[in-house]
Amino acid sequence: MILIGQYDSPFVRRVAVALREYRLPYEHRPWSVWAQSEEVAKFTPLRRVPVLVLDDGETLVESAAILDALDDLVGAEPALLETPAYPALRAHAARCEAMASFAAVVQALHVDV
Ligand SMILES: N[C@@H](CCC(=O)N[C@@H](CS)C(=O)NCC(=O)O)C(=O)O
Repeated sequence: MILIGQYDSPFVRRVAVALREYRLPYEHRPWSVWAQSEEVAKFTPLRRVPVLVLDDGETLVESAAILDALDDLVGAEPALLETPAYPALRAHAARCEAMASFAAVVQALHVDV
């Protein structure tokens, strides 16, 4: 597998953490979406990271979707969220994660909501 994106991105980091937790070997392409935009565009027209290229060449985008795919890949036992046995838990975790990401952005921008 190939993980595209720099570790200064929290979205790239969460995928890297999952790959390491699952002990899935991967190559890292620390491409900037700005400086290496054309390289990134070869894998996703969104020019956004993370991108995970699977061994069969399939290209995954969106960190939550990538984590879902990794959970499916490793199976229920080691999966961070025990899937597919607990779809409700998975949905709850996705909601918490979305709220946490939003809260982090609000905090970073110092705005009141
Ligand atoms: N919802 C996306 C967010 C990814 C994201 O915003 N990545 C940033 C880097 S931290 C990026 O590629 N920004 C460039 C752009 O959106 O044009 C995910 O979870 O993967």
